[in-house]
Amino acid sequence: MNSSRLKFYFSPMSTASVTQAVLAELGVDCETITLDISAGDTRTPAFLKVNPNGRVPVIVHEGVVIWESSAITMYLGELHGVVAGLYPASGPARGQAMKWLTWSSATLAEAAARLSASIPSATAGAVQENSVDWVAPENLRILNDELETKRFLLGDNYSLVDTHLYIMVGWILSMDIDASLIPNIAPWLERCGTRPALVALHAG
Ligand SMILES: N[C@@H](CCC(=O)N[C@@H](CS)C(=O)NCC(=O)O)C(=O)O
Repeated sequence: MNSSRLKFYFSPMSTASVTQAVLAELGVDCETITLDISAGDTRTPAFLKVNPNGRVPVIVHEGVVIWESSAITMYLGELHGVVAGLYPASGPARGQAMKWLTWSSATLAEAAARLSASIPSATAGAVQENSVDWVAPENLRILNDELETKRFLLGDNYSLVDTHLYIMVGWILSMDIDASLIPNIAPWLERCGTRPALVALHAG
């Protein structure tokens, strides 16, 4: 067994899709361990030893366990993304990348989880009154404003920040958000969606 081969704990339709896309964009060879959340795979004593939070994504690289999707993207970005032109070298542009990645996982994902929880599960796409206000104006509009003058989140060039946010925002927009409030987001998603790694993921 190759102990330096990266191990990736994944579950379909979860935050781990963000890491899956980042790994695909970077072309990182990894061993993927797929967990079934509904079957309780993230709550087993064995998995809780890997991540005491009982959540995916998790990567294990050279014996070190890293959880939290934004930390994983930053780590992989630093390790493989700089040389590939997909993540900024240390300096102000790196700070910009870290800002968006952290915002995505802390502020945006938290608001989206509240919205998701407000959707009665038996009523596909239905959103309770005022729920959209928690996400679209306060959070997605911030992203929308940033994209007013930029092709991608860090400027003219696509980066892992776009990969990360693309998956997160795609999930949020599946929740019946009024897209007319955030007109710059759909064209950005389209630009991102032409990346071969994302095309392949959607096809698979
Ligand atoms: N802040 C974490 C959130 C991860 C997370 O919430 N993962 C969920 C799936 S979307 C999970 O693994 N849940 C397992 C469970 O609830 O047992 C991150 O960004 O990695």
